[in-house]
Amino acid sequence: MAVPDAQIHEHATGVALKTVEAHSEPQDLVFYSGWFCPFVQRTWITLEEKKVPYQYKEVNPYRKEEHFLAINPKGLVPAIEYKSKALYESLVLCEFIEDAYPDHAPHILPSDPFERARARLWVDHITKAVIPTYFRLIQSQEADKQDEARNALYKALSELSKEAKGPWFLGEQFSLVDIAVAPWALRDYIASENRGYRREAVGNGWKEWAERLETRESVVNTTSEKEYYAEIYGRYLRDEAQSEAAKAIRDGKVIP
Ligand code: GSH
Repeated sequence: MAVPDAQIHEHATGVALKTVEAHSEPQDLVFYSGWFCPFVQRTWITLEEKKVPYQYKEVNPYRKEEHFLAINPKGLVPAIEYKSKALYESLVLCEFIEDAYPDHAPHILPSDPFERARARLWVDHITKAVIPTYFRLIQSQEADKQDEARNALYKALSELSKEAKGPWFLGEQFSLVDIAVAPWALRDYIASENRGYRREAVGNGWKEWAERLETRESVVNTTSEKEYYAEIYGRYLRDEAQSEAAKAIRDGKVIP
């Protein structure tokens, strides 16, 4: 059976397309991306922040093509090949880029071991509390389930924002915590326009932080034109999306 999600627009648009075009030459690091994907965007932001040389390759992960399954057996973007060796998982890739290019500033994790671990704790909070509730909110069809998910998202974002020092999570250092949440700050307008979510209702400075995140250069440079996201998120809003994440949310399971 044809997977509807496999029909998405073939490539990035707008500012993101310019970034793609600037990264067409072969490099040690090949970045397998899906222009629309929030998980991809974390890795892409990291590459752009640190000005790491990379070659961009667009993949439609819903097609599960053989060549891509050989790189990531899970069939999910993002993935990379580094000197012909494959790796995947957005946060693993962000940390790999940090470790493999130690001379490239800015550093996305603090040097102090305690602060480093604490940053990872809040990244984990984003993975376990923010992202699943975001998807639950946009996929829920009944008003009571939407109310529950919206409140859970407010709580998760509020707890995170309470710990943010400003202007970024760790203070002056733009870090993995900012990178981990930025793609969802950028996409929360979908919940505002369709699910009664309001940034102001989160409190603890989330609105201001989210505004800083969505206007950061690396975030802007990895963002396509808004209209092209509408078709993809329309399927989530109707709870018709067939992505692994959408299916997991529907079945009450952990997002892969
Ligand atoms: N945990 C993974 C990560 O952080 O890299 C999630 C990646 C992910 O779900 N990517 C989506 C994908 O490749 C695109 S946004 N989906 C293909 C599918 O669901 O079949």
